[in-house]
Amino acid sequence: MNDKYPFIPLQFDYTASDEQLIDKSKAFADLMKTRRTVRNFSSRVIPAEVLENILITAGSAPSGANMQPWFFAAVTDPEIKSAIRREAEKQEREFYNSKAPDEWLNDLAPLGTGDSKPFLEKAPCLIVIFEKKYGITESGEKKKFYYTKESVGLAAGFLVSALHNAGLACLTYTPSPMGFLNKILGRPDNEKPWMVIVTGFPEENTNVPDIKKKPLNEIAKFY
Ligand code: IYR
Repeated sequence: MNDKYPFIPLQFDYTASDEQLIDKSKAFADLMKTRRTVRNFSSRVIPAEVLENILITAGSAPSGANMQPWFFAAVTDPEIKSAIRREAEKQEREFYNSKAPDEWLNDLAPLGTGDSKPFLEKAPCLIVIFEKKYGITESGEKKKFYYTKESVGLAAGFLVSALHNAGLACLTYTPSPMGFLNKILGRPDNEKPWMVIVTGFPEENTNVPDIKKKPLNEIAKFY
């Protein structure tokens, strides 16, 4: 803090008791535990205001030097979704028929994935997340950004949590390579496609793979 960059008061509830903290953390853990990746979507439309709130949440994530090195393309236009499906399935056919090693295919077997991606047209919204590798100033010069991968990962975590909290389902989808997304969406060279979040409502009676999360003692240790 200095005269040029004055600080402002933090909004923070200093009065919350340990019990309140425990209750809130448990309630959030219980909510997040019910999130499952979904690949079958209904065509029910998401209200625009919900999408806006979710994107505002994603944009509130922390980032290196607060450069906010992300861009979210929220695609609801059926023609653009079809173009994305067409190009993504080209990559997926290559992946499943030749590029993917057997170990990878074996690891994917429990998820029941394949090269057909109908959800890219059926789901009401595809949120394409771009990582801004660097900025561009008003005079057209390159502006250095920091920890862009880490920052975008955080924003994506906020986004997925916000979607689940709002009552939406999603799929974190990464066709590879993803350069076709710049072309279809007209995004500039400093933006690298990072992930596609396919979102909407699950089809009725959707089943999901019977997979489990690791218990706390396998993923963490108190020192
Ligand atoms: N992109 C492919 C393959 C795939 C890879 C991983 I790692 C997954 O967790 C799931 C799928 C596809 O989406 O089918």
